Amino acid sequence: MNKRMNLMLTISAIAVMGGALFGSSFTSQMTGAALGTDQSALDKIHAMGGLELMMPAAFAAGGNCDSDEYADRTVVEFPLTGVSIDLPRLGGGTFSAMTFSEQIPGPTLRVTQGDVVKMTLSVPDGEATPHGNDMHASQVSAVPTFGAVQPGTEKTYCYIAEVPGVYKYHCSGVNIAAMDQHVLQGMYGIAIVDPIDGYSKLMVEKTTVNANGDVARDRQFHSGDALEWQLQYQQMYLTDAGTYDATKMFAHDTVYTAVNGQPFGYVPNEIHNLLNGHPGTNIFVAQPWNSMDLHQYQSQLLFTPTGVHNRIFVENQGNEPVYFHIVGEILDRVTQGNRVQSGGTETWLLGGSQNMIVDLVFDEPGVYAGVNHDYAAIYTGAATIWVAGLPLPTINETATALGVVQGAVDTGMYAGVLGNPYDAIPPYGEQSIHHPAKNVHCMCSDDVAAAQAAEGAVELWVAVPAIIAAASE
Ligand SMILES: [Cu+2]
Repeated sequence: MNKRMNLMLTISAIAVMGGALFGSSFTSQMTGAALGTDQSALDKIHAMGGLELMMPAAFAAGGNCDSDEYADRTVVEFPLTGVSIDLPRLGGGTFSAMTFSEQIPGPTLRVTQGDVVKMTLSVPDGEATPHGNDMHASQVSAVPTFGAVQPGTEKTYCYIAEVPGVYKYHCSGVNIAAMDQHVLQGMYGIAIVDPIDGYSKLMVEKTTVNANGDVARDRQFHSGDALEWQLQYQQMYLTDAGTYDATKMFAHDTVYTAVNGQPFGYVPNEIHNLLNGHPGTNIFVAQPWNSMDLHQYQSQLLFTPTGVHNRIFVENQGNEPVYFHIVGEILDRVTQGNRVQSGGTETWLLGGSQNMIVDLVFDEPGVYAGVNHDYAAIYTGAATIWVAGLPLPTINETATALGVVQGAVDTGMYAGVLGNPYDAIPPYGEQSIHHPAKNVHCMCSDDVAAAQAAEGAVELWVAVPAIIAAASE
């Protein structure tokens, strides 16, 4: 099978999945079923200002930043703001988002094992509700450390990041009241704690035919340096008006599955349709975010070269299991807490608030779909498309005609021209292979998108029309 056919098969397979998206399975999700949940008890807790756990004063020093233990360690400050904003939802309109620093997920913290994290949560005056921050990378008394921060105030706590890995952080609600709403409307993020002596080299299983004509094992090794990604999974439970629907949450009745805050946020868009010679026609059937007018919310693809070590930080921020699989690939290694959990596995399961680091090498040029291999999740948004190498002849020809192909050829991936989406890339660490460029992409406010651009990320909705206009003169 040639590579072009391979691509077409992949796209048609996804087209079949997409066909169901706006069909019966989707509409049945929208209606929801009433549940006998005792909402009044939750309302009472909320009215009380949350559950107040009474603890002896001896425990009240949790997260103290004046500890002698912190001398001679690197202190990393991590300021966050807890703020409610409206953000766009799949299919049009907005939803009532709750955010850390106007983005879903919140900013990623990256430290080295042994560093001190100094976390400050500010809640602006006028914010409708208090917020808190529970960081799973810490080992401190939850009370009072993760307690509610009132509007117009801020709170700081410190801890040593002792254990390497990926960790959820999330709003703790109003002393745990309404925590579900705050988290599932967007108040979550990750902390990456790099191992103090670095990431291990990666072994990939291969075979070869040796000089005697025998098939033999040919294990291939890649250094610990890697091209890195971050993917965070979450369910959205929304009313038609875009507010939080607790009944749907208790029923596990998912409306959308978001990856980094956005259902179907990493699929082709209008730009790829254009470059692929299909202006005005979708090359991927489910393209709900494909207009350049959507700016930072237009969907973007993930581009990687073949034969390169990729390291993916994955966190299940949601309410359902994540059966992480990449269609067309095998996960070469799965690590948690710097201990290898599996190697050469097709799929790895993450429960709620569970994480992993997936290491893999994309073997041949083509199109690959990272999914939560739960069909309800795939059809509600958990499909993330990687394009490995330069497998799309039409795009190659168009890019050549526009005079922009050299950047792609040099990097072995289309990110050499289009960049990779800013929000899919964690902050760089010592063993990060830097992406050739980033594009502005996030489920975030215009201010956050502008900050990405100020850091050098490309606004494709500006750059691509300019390139096309210049080429046509
Ligand atoms: Cu909150």
